[in-house]
Amino acid sequence: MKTSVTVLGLGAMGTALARAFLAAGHPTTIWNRTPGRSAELDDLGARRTEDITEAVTSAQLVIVCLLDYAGVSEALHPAAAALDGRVLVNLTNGTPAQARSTAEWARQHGSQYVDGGIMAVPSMIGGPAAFVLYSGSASAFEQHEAALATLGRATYLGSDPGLAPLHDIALLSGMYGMFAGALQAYALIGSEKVSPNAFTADLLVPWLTAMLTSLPRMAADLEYGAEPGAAGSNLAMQAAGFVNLIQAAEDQGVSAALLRPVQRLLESAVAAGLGDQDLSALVPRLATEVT
Ligand code: FVH
Repeated sequence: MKTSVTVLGLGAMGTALARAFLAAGHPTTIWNRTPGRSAELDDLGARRTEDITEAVTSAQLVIVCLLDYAGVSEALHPAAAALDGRVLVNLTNGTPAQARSTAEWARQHGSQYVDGGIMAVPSMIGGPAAFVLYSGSASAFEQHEAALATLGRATYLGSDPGLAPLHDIALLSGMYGMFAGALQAYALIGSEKVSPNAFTADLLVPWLTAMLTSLPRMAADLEYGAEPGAAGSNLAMQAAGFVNLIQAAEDQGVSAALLRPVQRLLESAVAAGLGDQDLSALVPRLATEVT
């Protein structure tokens, strides 16, 4: 008998989660604030309720995936008493502090709490590339690991519920940095009517792929200490070159707003005498720099 599951929230992601549980044969109860959303789940065998307390009491494993933690708080408060003895897995995107205070609230209502960060878009859920980060109650995670693995590779990071969102936000920060760079690149080539398709396939993807290979070296520098200049791209050289990124954008009629914080970070590091160091030397400065 498969674990029965409740999914609270039928947005794009909650619908994909419910769909994956149903496909794997889990008896699945669904609830959404706006009634009737994702009607296709009814045909797939979901049990729908408009009463959140009934939804929570329908399964041992309660998954919540709403837009934000304010929504989680608003939705779950009326059903707080029903959480007693259940496992609450919160896959809503949020901060470590939000996860920790929600875990404490859940604990006060007798629930074992696991926070999670979904590293996938809805179409990837249940597929080989999806992974989900979890932290919080170890016993709850172990008890439901098999069911959670239905959604994607389940990675447990520790008993502190803030760890999963910390890693999630770190990974999203890396992703948005990459996308911000790509947006700037497209705006720049667009100023000369260069084909985005050819630019992407022939140049941008190979370039970013090659640059990704420098990350393990950067990580090793951060972990074990860096030998200045070993990467062959010192900060003084990068700061000098970065002036051209700003100037070229302005010359082409493209905003340099996305680039300027990076330029300020580079220049302040050089001014602080770190010109012979590599990019990893910028990381400790992010703890104090306000750009
Ligand atoms: N979709 C994605 O690509 C990303 C992938 C990584 C993880 N994120 C996070 O997943 C959370 C849910 O995202 P989503 O894509 O399902 O979002 P929407 O399609 O916009 O659906 C939002 C649902 O939240 C419900 N909701 C909002 N506020 C409340 C509230 N105060 N009380 C109860 N429910 C609320 C909303 O209900 P309704 O508008 O239909 O009534 C939807 O069910 C999110 O944290 C992503 O960052 C997704």
